Amino acid sequence: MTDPLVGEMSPAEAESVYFNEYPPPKALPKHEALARAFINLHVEENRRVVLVTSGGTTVPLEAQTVRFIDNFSAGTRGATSAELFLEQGYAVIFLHRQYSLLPYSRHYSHSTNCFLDFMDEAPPSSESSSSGSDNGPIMVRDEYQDQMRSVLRKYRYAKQNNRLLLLPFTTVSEYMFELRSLAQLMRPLGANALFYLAAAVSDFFIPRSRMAEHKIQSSELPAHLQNTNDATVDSDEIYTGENEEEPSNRKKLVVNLDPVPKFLHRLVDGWAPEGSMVVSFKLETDPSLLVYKARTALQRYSHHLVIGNLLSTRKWEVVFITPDAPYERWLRVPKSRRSKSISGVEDQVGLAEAKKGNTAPAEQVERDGVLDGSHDGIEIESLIIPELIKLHDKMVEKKGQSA
Ligand code: 9Z3
Repeated sequence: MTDPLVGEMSPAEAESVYFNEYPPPKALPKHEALARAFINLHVEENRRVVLVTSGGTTVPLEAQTVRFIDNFSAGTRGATSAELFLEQGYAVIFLHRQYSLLPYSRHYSHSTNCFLDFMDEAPPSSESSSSGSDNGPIMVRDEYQDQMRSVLRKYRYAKQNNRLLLLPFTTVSEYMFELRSLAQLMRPLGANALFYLAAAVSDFFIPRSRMAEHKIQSSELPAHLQNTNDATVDSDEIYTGENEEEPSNRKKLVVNLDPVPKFLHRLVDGWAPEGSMVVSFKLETDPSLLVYKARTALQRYSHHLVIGNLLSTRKWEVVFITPDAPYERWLRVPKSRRSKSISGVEDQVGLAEAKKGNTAPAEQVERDGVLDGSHDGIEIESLIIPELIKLHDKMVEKKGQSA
């Protein structure tokens, strides 16, 4: 049963109820130690640090999880943005869904070309053939040399200079624990801290107290086995759905989810450092809701920027919703500059929706114009990050003046 009082609690009370339900993730102490050392280093060097969250959170249906509900996100927004922040001198804590896209390796990991397609075997050298071996060195193919060299150099630079910390999560509760700890650890950074919350976070979850321990069964078990397996499942969550036309012993699964407490409130008002900048994303599929929902989020949590995007068009248009003028500003990649190398299932969704005209109103395009990029196939993050950094600069400057 959902606690009827949860909806009436203050954000701080809802937070403690939520965090008391779950054991912290096993990796949390290790992640905290890594983050503490990383943050201290950059505090000493007076460097800005951005926490980029990326990828979708899962909602497990069982404690020993076989099935889970997932949130859509490939991690492209987060991984691409992280690279751009690094280029602008930020240190990046990359809190990401395990196995989603990562900065730099994203260029090779989930593309239509497997990384092996980027490689070739060079002919054996005269020495190796004279010694009877036909093994030549493995090389990057000629056509990929330049791009891979450039990615490799940036990757090496970030690694060798301790600019990038990768921390994985899987479930929504792991995400919450990690976010809370990281935000609190970032306090010594003050206005040098930036939160860029691009992860697609589930709004719903199953409280631990109502979660089945073991794999939920789809057929009736003999009576002597029933209790051990379904011990923690409420009768309203899973029940026998007798199909009149086709009698069977198969069960229907009815999932009953609670709302996840609004963590943004707590992040802004409690966990994050004083003077830091908080940027959240709002994802919608209905174009008529996007601006309204993004603005409502900004008003509700009183943070600094909501970046709105539609699932179908997120790769080439976003809207900045700010508390100050111009309040609403669209950034768009011009049609001729949209990446031609679109691949993967998630993009097929986007293309199909865009063909249906499921995009922001045309008059908006005219009113706001288009921010231009300089070469073919630009990624929208290369428009988002510079605009965002300008806003962060202003905040840091203001803070400096008032200090
Ligand atoms: C986003 O809107 C991200 O831009 C995307 C990026 C998930 C669409 P991809 O990873 O996609 O490049 O494939 N994130 C949504 C963040 C979110 O869940 N926000 C919550 C909400 O919309 C509030 S914090 O309610």
